[in-house]
Amino acid sequence: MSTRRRFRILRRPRRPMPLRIALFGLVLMGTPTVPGCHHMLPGALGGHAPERPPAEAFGLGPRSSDAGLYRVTLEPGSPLRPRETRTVQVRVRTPSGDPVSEAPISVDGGMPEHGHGLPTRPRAVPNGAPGTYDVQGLRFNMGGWWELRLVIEGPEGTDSLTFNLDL
Ligand SMILES: [Cu+2]
Repeated sequence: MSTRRRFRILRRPRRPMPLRIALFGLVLMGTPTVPGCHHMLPGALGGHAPERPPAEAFGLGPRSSDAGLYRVTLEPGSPLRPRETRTVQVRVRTPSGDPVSEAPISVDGGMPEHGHGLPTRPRAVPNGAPGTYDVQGLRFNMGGWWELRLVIEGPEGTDSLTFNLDL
């Protein structure tokens, strides 16, 4: 190999620095920041993330429904954990403490910060005890802030409430 040829190899042009930084940035932008979250909306990466409620808004209850028609408690039996499909008991009472039995209850939920819903379609069915229901097939497929929303169509009227859960 001649000296001249070796010189040319050593001087092989590199990409200019600003271009390399830009390419690295593109790679970063294409990488989801939340591992395991496959349902993120594009907006979730922007600056308008929903604000996490204060600590007292979290927990299993008892919580009052939005219009105050019902008092509702989640009774999972053991702590809720990510990636477990569970049946969770729900207790529904009137504000004066009477059990609300046989009311149709619909279940919905999701992760406000990620813009996705529940991975399953849980069903609430009366479990035989007064004012007590089983929410079947409830699953939280990752850790973080989850909302669990119930709509109760009881004799007092239709009312909804949201549980905030930190898993
Ligand atoms: Cu998520």
